[in-house]
Amino acid sequence: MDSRFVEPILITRPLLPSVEKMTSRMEEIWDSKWITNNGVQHQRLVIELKNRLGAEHITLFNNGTLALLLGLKSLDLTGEVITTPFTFPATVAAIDWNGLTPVFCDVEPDTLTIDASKIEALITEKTSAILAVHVYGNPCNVEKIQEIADRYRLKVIYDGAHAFGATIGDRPIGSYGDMTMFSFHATKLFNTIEGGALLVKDRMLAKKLVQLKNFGISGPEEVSMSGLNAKLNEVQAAMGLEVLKLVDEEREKRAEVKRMYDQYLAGIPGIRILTTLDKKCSSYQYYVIEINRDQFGASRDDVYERLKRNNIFTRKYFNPLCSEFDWYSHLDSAKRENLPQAHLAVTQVLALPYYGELGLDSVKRICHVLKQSCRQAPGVDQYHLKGEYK
Ligand code: T4K
Repeated sequence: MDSRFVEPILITRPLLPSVEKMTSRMEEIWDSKWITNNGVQHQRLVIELKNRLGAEHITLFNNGTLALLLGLKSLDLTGEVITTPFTFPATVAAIDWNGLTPVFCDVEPDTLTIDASKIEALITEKTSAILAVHVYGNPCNVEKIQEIADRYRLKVIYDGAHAFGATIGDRPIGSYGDMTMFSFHATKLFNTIEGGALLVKDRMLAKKLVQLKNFGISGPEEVSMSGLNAKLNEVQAAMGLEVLKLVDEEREKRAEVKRMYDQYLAGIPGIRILTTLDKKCSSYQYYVIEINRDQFGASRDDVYERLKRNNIFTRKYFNPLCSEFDWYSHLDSAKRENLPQAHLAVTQVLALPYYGELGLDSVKRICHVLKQSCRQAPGVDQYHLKGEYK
């Protein structure tokens, strides 16, 4: 089987409505002469997303990073925030841009989300919140986190950048904690080109968020807090309205792609599928595997390089760990010995190409190349030679 792709295969492709649909929306916006600041498209998207996500209150932002940053600001936090090093830089930046100190907690090996059993030991009199991440859309241990937060009177914020549409059992993932952020970046299953949202239960908090994303303005001649400009404009909202119509079908397609990956990768020693949730609960945002070098016979980096040579571009989300950034390395909690699981995970994870249009034949070829990696390693048991690619 010739497995090299002629055209590059990327980790994802954005979900795009037809140009005609967007043109029609653009005409509507042009006619209205209202292009940002809570226009009609924006208001419609708020209603649609509220229903879709089971949210009590939702505030839209021009990206997920500013949503998180202003979300933390709205809670008047002080001192230290316990978080995970295994995340995108935006999570921890939202903490330090608020003048708060991140305290890194190790992750649990199964889901790579914050290890709730290690949180309590990190709480000091300065701790005001826990900022946890639903990594790859896999839920954190929300019950345990809430129990700790209640005991120590801490706020709980979830970075659900990857978790759009996910549930925990029957309950929407965004209904846990004091607030949850979703990212609507182009690379996310649901996108508004750039965009994000915060879900909260408290009406007054929602009102405050609206002010914070609009310079802190609270009335015609009144500015009641130090805010920023983080509004979602009408073109972004229009994109969201159209993309939302495509999300269910995209989830179905991704479910099928996932099924094929699961099938081709099943039972290979040293390969663990990290995004294993069932159809109802999953966000279908990423398809991520972990490669144990000793058991598989080739390292994650070997696999990454081999895939790349075959024109398949994967990602090592989230390498490097945030705790490794120079500006956090002075922190005690950032020390390597405090974060053993995160340090192990970051050498093993690989996010494979994953989007509805990927095509089942492509999945088969990607898995073929992946399996070839270990054939090259000297002295490796040739178990991968068995089966259809022999
Ligand atoms: N918290 C967490 C846990 C996050 O993962 C993120 C963002 C945030 C917070 C912050 O949310 P936002 O402020 O972004 O709303 C991407 C995304 O830019 C970022 O949103 C995302 N997480 C992160 C995990 O992935 P990169 O640097 O990997 O993106 P980039 O430009 O390399 O794109 C990845 C692939 O997607 C490309 O190979 C090709 C494809 N692509 C990308 C774009 C932008 C397209 O085909 N078309 C496109 O328009 O960060």
